[in-house]
Amino acid sequence: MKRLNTDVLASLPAGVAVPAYDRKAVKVGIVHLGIGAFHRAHQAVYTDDVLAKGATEWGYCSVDLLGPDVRDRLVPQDTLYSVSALSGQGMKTRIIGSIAEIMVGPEDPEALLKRMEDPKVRIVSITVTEKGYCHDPASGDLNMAHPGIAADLKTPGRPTTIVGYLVEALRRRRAAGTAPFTVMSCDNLFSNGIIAKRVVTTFADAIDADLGKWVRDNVAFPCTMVDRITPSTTPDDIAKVEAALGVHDAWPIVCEPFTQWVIEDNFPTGRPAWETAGAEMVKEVEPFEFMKLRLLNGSHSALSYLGTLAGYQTIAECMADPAYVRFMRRLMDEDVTPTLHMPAGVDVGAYKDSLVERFINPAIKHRTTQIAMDGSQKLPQRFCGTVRGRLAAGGSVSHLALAVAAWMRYVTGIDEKGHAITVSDPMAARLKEIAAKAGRNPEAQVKGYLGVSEIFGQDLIAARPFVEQVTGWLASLYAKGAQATVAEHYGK
Ligand code: CS2
Repeated sequence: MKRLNTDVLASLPAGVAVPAYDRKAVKVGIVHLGIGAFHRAHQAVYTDDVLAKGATEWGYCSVDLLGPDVRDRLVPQDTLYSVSALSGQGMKTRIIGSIAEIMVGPEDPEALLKRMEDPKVRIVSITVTEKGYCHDPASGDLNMAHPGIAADLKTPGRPTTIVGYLVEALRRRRAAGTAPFTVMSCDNLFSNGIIAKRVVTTFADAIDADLGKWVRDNVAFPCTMVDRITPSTTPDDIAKVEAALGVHDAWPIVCEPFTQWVIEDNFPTGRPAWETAGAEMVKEVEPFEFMKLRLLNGSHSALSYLGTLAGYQTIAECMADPAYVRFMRRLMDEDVTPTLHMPAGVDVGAYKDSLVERFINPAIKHRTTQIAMDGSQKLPQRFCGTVRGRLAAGGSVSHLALAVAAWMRYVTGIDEKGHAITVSDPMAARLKEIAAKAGRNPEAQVKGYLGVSEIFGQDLIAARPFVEQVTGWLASLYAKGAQATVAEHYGK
């Protein structure tokens, strides 16, 4: 089987769109930290459309900060890859060419820093998931005790974290008299630009207060809201795409058709015309971030914990259970919607309907265990802010209390049949220990978990009605299991 590469583009099946521009003319204008599936399904696709309109100065140097795997798969295919949108109507595939170069951070940090110093690079964007910011998830402050941060403070010229890379590259640009690049976070964090700015300036301050001030005064950190459901690629996906293309793509993307990108328009040194590719350039992203993080990601996380416990492997399997759909609807309508303040013209009702439709899409095999990962980093923006908002307004948060209880039940590390759950979370060991100490006593367990201030702040443990609701739900999860609990309360 032939490999996907430049030479085979002309002979791909009709209907498969290929880059409509001369890739050799493309220059790197953006360094993107985090070459995971989401970057390739989202920003790289919008930018591919912009390049096709002739803006050849905006190619990507996309960076893997973990290891060489993606680079080793994509370089033999001229850094081309396919994106296949899957729905009930079938599969629509296109080839993306906007990644002009791939670097592997740990292999050669100096080469990456040189690339980030290049005056032609005017934007550094980021998708490294929540934990990549090395912050305290509840407060958003940089965690100075983070091993990566401690290491980077010791040897700032040889960074390992995104924070270390950004600060060292900005320091060098300042020293060379080069204008700073704009830092654009594209991760699912509330006020992601503000969090990026906070961790970068705190680190810069710790190195040199003047540098910190310069960063604060001169570097733009626009906020963004990003959306496209993109499960990790499976061997099955690779085979399916190969059958459709007639050539082998070693690392294809398979995702939903829907895509959305809302960007705060704050790029002092220029940017691609992403609006020509469908992005929404706005003054204020926050309301959109709230809506997406609390409705989409909040529902995702809630379903992932209740789903994993019930043995549902994918979100679509959860949505095949009518009680789970009713739970999601009530969580969105009764707990989340009252906390949203959307600009005129945004139809939240239609947005919620579309989420239900997107989650039902049986062609998308989005694994509940994938979404359940890193809950300690996700809960603050997906659940806790909503809980606070509702409690302050004197409202109830019953459905979210069930979601929080399901997370607690999940991170104990033992499932409903007594089998071990592999909890993938930077705080997994501590979370397991809390469960071990509390035993199967819901009250003690809830107290132990809500006492983790990095996730729940200092206040939620003192919010009596919330604590009682979570405890009640956790008792039911132990006594009856997740499926029966959801069926009993949301069955009709
Ligand atoms: C998901 C997100 O894995 C997760 O936690 O909730 O990756 C989600 O699919 C995206 O944010 C959708 O845009």
